[in-house]
Amino acid sequence: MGFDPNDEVALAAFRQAYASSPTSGFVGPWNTGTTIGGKLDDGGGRVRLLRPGVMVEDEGAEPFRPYYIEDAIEWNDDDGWPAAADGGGMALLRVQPHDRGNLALSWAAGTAFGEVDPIPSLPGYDVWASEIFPPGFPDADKLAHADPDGDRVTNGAEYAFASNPLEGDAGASVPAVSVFEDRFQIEFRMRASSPLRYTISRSTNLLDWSPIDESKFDIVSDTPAGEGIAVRRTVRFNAPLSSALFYRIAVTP
Ligand SMILES: [Ca+2]
Ligand SMILES: [Ca+2]
Repeated sequence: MGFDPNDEVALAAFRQAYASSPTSGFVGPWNTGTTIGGKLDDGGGRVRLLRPGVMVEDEGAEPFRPYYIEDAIEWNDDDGWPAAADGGGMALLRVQPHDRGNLALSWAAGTAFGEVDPIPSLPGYDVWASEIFPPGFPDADKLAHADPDGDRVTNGAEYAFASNPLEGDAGASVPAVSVFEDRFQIEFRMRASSPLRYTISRSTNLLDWSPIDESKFDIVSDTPAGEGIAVRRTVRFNAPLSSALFYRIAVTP
């Protein structure tokens, strides 16, 4: 919080402004490294959540309590961070509570303590969701950012990579990497007969990503998988292996 939660007047005013907030578990005031408390910056900043450890009392030394980093975020108003939270009144919310760190994609704009702003779903998602989830399935669990089977693959990704949103089968949607002679290969699942586009990007630092032009790799094979709903594609890069790189696959309409 931006103030000391032991300040009862400030806490009461906060609870009145944000009626849907939790009633306990407040920590504050936050310390951004340069300022203590107050408003966080729409343009970017950094906050770490520290967990207190057990008091250390060594003889002859001043007792102290160690603190461990539980989570840290360094946010921005660019580079894929949700634009609606850049001074537009929205808050930054985790898409999944178990996500960690500053990956922009793991944050969404939404109302404070409320629902995340619905993420635009991919073409065909709504039809897929209406067919795959059984009658009476909670609406909130059908959303593209939900993960009702708890396998850390959102429904949107289960759709795009043709895995099962009702079964912990994360392995099916994880791309596999291999080396053929001195060429690097990536094998990944795609949804069969769909208009989705699968783009491979590369990065040296997991922060800056650039799409790889299709002329830079060959599609070696497209093999039917998942009883016809998926295609397993293998691509082989034209350049020989060099230094360490990170790759990711983005799915867009
Ligand atoms: Ca899932
Ligand atoms: Ca799944």
